[in-house]
Amino acid sequence: MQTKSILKAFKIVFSGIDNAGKTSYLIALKEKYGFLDKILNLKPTKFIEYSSWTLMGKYVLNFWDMGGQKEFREQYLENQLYFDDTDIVLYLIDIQDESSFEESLNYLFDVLNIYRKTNYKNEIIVCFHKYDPGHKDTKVFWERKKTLVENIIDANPDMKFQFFNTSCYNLYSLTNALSYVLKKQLKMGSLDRKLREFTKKISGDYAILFSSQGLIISDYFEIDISTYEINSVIFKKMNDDLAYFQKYLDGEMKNDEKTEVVDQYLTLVKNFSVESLIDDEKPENYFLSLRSLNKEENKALIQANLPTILKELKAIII
Ligand SMILES: Nc1nc2c(ncn2[C@@H]2O[C@H](COP(=O)(O)OP(=O)(O)O)[C@@H](O)[C@H]2O)c(=O)[nH]1
Ligand SMILES: [Mg+2]
Repeated sequence: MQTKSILKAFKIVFSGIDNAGKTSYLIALKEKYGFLDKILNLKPTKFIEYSSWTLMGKYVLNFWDMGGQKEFREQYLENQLYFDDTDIVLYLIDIQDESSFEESLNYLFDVLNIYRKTNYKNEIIVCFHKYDPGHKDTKVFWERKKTLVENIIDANPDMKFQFFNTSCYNLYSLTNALSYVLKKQLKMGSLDRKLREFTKKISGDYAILFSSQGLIISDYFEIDISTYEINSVIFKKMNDDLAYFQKYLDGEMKNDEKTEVVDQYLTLVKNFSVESLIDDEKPENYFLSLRSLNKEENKALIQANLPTILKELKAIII
């Protein structure tokens, strides 16, 4: 019998000073709905909290939520071991709390000094967190972010960064920032190509393949999502999708497919499962999300091409 074995374990570090939102980020990412009470009543994390996920039956994601109080920070900085073998680091800065910026940047630069000595190779993911959609200070946040980015890059010209605006009120922003490096590491080039082909075939705007946890394994965008208007409509849709995935997995939603017409668009979310090759392991769930203009001919194209793309995705994933 063929068995899958673990291909790789990823060490994913959530770093930043206390109150930046690290524990909340992880809770929102994992629960996807009904988590607000939980994050509003959080106590500061004591030292490091570990949790893990398996992904696609062959990867393990080990999350290190590194409590950010000063005493813990000092302990981490004294011992490089805490940072060794990190695959992905997300550094959270609370964009709402300007008074924390100096302390937050100082700690970031200390952490970067350690990563200079370890074998960290990927981009450093900096999240301007609590960048809440619809917040009255969004313009102010934008200015603050600009200054912070300049500071970070100027002080660390030898390092690669990727910057994201994240918020627990925008689930897609959380999954997107984390998936950014992960997706590169998984080297899913063949999935990317299939999604691209499929999106073109159905005259779609985008197609995204999510894991059961809502991580983005592969995506293709035909449209430019960098403008705010497009961006906010799509984010809203993704947030709904992510909550729907979790409700479907929790048995609260029965339909494995959801079609909606939003403005002039037709959207579809489809759940499918891939049999596990490991004995007694349950099949794994995936979700394909797509959008096209709401036209009869596009509807027909989706109907005609959906079975094939699902078959092709399954064949690659297995
Ligand atoms: N407005 C807003 N508040 C958040 C967000 N994420 C976390 N918080 C709040 O920030 C506080 C600190 O969060 P916590 O996760 O404990 O931070 P940590 O110390 O970095 O783990 C809590 O009161 C959370 O409710 C967010 O995206 N937006
Ligand atoms: Mg915490």
